[in-house]
Amino acid sequence: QLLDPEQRELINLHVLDDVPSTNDYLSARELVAKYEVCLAEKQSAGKGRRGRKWEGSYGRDIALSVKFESERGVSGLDGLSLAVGVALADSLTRAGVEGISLKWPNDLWLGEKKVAGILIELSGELQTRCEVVVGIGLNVSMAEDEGASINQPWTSLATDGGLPEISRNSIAAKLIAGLISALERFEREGFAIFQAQWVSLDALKGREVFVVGQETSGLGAGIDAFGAYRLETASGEVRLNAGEVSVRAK
Ligand code: BT5
Repeated sequence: QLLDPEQRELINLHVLDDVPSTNDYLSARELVAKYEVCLAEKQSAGKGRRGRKWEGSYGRDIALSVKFESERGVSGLDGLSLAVGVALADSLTRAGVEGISLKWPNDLWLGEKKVAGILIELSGELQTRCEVVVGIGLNVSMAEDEGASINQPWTSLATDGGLPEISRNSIAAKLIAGLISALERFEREGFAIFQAQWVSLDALKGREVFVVGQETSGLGAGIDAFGAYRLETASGEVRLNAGEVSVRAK
């Protein structure tokens, strides 16, 4: 069974061939079920954060979006992308993928290379109801030349995940199941319950990290209960808030 029947009832699934962006596709649609879920064979204009592009290739990556309504309001959703990262890492590890870690704020790494990214788009009220679209791009078996325009080290599950014969369908079903259950828990309990697991998957822990575009550098020390990244610097601890800066291992 791809999804358990209780979860299946919460989901309205759209499987598309070619679409500009699964996030945009769902943004423009009404909620029919609690969660609208969209998968595409290919995106022609996949989006990263802040206008960046997300590359993919037909049938060789997973482009997945989930839309739902949250009663937490935009201000109650801090850390959601970190919780989504934990859910993805967990599902992939259970599926037998080896070596997944989380690179703050929103990347999944295999070894030192990016294998997946998360884009969360929010609209609506700060304190009450808002609409959330969670987007996930994951490289399953993308060939090297298909990612030639990606301007940072990247890899795929088939190349570096220890599972060369990986089934894209089965991974997609597992990601959806893990994601929906994490979203349900986040809505009820918020981010703090994901903190410890996130820290255990931290790709930058104990490593020299610098803040792009700033002078600051320090040792990676995990995240606090709100999802801010902690850096131990010569002059004490610095906390980085999601969305403001990015960090890279030196
Ligand atoms: C992200 O942005 O990593 C979020 C990516 C979210 C993509 C999903 S796919 C389904 C849904 N629909 C959408 O339209 N988007 C979401 P950011 O942190 O800004 O990273 C973007 C950067 O990642 C790019 O500038 C490249 O350096 C790199 N990149 C692009 N494509 C990649 C790929 N396939 N694998 C690894 N890195 C990639």
